[in-house]
Amino acid sequence: MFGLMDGFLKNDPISLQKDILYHVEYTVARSRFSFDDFEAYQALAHSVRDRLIERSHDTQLFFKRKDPKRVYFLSLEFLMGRSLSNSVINLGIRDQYAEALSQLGFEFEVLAEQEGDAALGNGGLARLSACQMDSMATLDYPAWGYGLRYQYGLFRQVILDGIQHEQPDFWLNFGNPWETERVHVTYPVKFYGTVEEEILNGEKCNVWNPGELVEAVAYDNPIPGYGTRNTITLRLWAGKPSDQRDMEAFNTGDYINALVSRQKAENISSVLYPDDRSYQGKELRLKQQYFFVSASIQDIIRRFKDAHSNFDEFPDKVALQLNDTHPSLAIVEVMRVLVDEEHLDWHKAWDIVCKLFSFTIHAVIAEGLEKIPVDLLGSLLPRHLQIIYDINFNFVEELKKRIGLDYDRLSRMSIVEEAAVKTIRMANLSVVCAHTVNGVSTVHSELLKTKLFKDFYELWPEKFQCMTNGVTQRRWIVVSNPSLCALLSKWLGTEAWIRNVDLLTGLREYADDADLQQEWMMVKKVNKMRLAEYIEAMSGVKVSLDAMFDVQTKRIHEYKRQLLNILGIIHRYDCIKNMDKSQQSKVVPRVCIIGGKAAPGYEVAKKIIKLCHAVAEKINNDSDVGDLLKLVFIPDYNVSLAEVVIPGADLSQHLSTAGHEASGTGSMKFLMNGCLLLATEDGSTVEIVEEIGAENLFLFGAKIHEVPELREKGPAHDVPLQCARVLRLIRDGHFGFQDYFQSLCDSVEGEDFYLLSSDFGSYLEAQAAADKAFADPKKWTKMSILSTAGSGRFSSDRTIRDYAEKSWGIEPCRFPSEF
Ligand code: 26W
Repeated sequence: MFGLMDGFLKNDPISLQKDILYHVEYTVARSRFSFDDFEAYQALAHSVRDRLIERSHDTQLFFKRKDPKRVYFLSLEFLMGRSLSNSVINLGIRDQYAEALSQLGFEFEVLAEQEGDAALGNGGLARLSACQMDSMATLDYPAWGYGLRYQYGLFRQVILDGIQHEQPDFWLNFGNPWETERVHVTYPVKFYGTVEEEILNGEKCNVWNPGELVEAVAYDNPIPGYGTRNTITLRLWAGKPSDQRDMEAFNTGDYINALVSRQKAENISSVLYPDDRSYQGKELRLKQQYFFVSASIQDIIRRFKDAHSNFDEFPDKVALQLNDTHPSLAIVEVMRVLVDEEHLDWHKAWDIVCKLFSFTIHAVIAEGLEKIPVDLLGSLLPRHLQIIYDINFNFVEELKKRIGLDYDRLSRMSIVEEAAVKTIRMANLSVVCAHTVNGVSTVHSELLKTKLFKDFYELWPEKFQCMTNGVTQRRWIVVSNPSLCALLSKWLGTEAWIRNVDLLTGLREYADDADLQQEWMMVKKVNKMRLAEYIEAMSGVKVSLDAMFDVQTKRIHEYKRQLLNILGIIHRYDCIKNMDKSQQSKVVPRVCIIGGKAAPGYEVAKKIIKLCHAVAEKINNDSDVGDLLKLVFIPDYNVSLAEVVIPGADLSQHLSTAGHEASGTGSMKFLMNGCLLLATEDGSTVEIVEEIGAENLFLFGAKIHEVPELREKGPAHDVPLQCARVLRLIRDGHFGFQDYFQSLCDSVEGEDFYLLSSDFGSYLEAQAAADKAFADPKKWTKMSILSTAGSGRFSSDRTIRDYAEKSWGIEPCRFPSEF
């Protein structure tokens, strides 16, 4: 009999070829005798997807039988990037595919380049979600991801004359081979309307009569684990017109308007909000949040009810993870379902709800916290506003018993903010309800306890935890840096580090080994070549491989201080210009690379991008400088570009004003790739120092506790001469656009909120130390090896294990080979 256990699909090269050609002919509908690279990629992706689907069916069936406690990871943002290479590597069949393709006359790498990025997120938080999904699958946790299927992901950044322009990201235009639309997994989502009190079976209850109904339809994206058959699901919701409502309109004869309203429903999930700084209280954003939350909660409750009838068991079977406050309406929604629809007593329902949620916050400052205007919430979700008021009433009553009538404190802790515009503080709601409140680095978790949520920490110290972020070594080494991957496996004598990254510490004993050092340098060179080729193709700038590749890539923010980097580059340029030839011969050549997107409405960030281009224009065309200094801005930085940039970097810069970066995860990817860090003591850098030792990176700048005092000194403090000189060059128009850049200079010489001027001297010292170390290849290579060797703690595998054990209370559930 056919062995069901084995599945249908074979993974030898001939079977893979057949599958690819099958998909060319029947899925892509091209002749198997004639198809181009893109069509080959599509067919290849479909053949991989078949394998993923088989595994995800097996995984789901197994979870269903075992019925373990599951975690549902709720996030409005996922920056998945490309899926092809990651999938075949996690499935363990990359080489087989490469062979199959080469016999067909195609190169795997070339086809992989055909794939566009799935960019359903802004920055750190979103990429973190993607890394964590990979770890949840690999560590066999019974987990689901839930998110929104935006029709347009993060905007494409196009630079014209140094100015950022935003263009829509039509990522679905050529189809998405990875997703499966589940036409039967749909849920109605209600908006607007009124709440009526009704008597049901002799009991008072609240009935919400919505004014608008939209259907949410599920799109499933498989997430394969590495070295396991487990393949979990990222379920993304899209808006679809609700049939019910349309029928009414059609029946009244309003055919055109009925069709127009269909269109409106799709708008809900159409676009990702690209501002990662502020919450503007926009109705569409709130609609997106609730749409996503409502569909996910209905789905989760449906799955629970398939196997259970008593909600007392709900917290034993379900853990809900809130990725920042964006999905926090889930708290209110579960309350609403339990009380209004399942008719549980309020206190019993609240008791259950409080056991479900774990909340992670990614912001550092109070201004970054989400507040929703009461008017907006009350009109869109009238019943939810009532529930929030009730939750708050109970909370404040309880609080009064605990702390007395300290009105200042009561009003600070209240979920409802009584200000000129009355708002709901989503962070307070989440802290009140969640059983754990997580920071994303040690430093950040301390800040939460002592600043942001001080009042709450004093009330509930046991809730507060630290879950230091991590990144997945599968994508950030195995996929993006195959040469390093091979080297690591060779020197560690095993590939086991891909699942157990702590094994990387085994490198330490060879850090001085001449052979390892030689091979290590070769690997870096290969990656620098790849990056140099990209830079030349993109900008026409030829860069020397002997130069130090110095990279700062991340979203453009004042607090991340790309401006400090540019000022430092101008200083370097100025120094080189003033040297004689013999002095110049001692300069360590540099290629400075900056990349990142500015939020569309963030004028200062856009000005910084323009300054970068203006300075690059001047330096790159100055024959006095030649290869000693180059500056390139890489447009449209995204996940797949990061895969080229990070392995090719010698040095990476993480310059946030101390106390402003919650964690930072870019640094962890650079660290894994043997790139040295030049950084402030902020966010996760503090932990990186603990792992690799301060002697293996270049630290500078004010420390967190020094920042308030430096700010106190205010605008009157002295601007160091070197900094003043650089600013003068800009002000005097050495880089053109004199008027346009004045305000940037003013910000440094005026209030200097981000302390560029006061950190400038120490920044230059750290840069000089980096130059000195680079001039000694043995020393540099050793530091580089020790960076990778110490990067294990920053794997998202460790993060996810922490969450599973300390927050979610879930255990691995691994599909056995003899199931
Ligand atoms: C649309 C509004 C909005 C506002 C804030 C969208 C997204 C955000 C995020 C919270 C911004 C973000 O990505 N924060 C970063 O999260 C990373 C993962 O924990 C941290 O490493 C970064 O330090 C933090 O800035």
